[in-house]
Amino acid sequence: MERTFLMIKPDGVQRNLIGEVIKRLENKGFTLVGLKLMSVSQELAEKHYDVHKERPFFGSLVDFIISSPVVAMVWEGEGVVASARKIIGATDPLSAEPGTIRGDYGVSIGRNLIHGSDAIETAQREISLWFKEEELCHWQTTITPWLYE
Ligand code: IDP
Repeated sequence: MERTFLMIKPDGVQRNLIGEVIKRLENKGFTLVGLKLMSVSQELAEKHYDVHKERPFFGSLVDFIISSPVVAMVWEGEGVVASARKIIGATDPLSAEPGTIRGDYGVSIGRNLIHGSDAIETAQREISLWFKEEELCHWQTTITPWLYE
């Protein structure tokens, strides 16, 4: 089953949006298989955003991610990578559609509340960066037959 990595960034945690984010993914029908509130080390933040290391905002982005706790999550379900990106919305909250998390709760690109893996390969890399295998639960919800044909 497909998996994705989501992280509620420090602003999402500070603004009491943990429950709201989890609710949206649960309501859609995805299954939570990993969850932890954590303070992020500089090394982990830099590795996570490695692809952006030459960008001008890299330093401030890393400083922001390590500034306050985040919620790291792994979600599972058919098509979860692309679907979670839709639920999250566009990178710039002012361009994100109403009804998306960023569209409903954000106003600036440097405070866009949540990260979601952008592709299946990225998700695999990010899940192994943030979680040990034993931190993930292998389980199936009893409503699975009511979610999938
Ligand atoms: P994504 O989070 O929607 O996948 P990316 O382009 O991968 O977007 O950028 C990673 C993160 O870097 C964004 O979520 C945002 O927090 C930050 N970021 C991207 N572009 C800018 C910018 O122009 N200024 C400040 N921060 C930015």
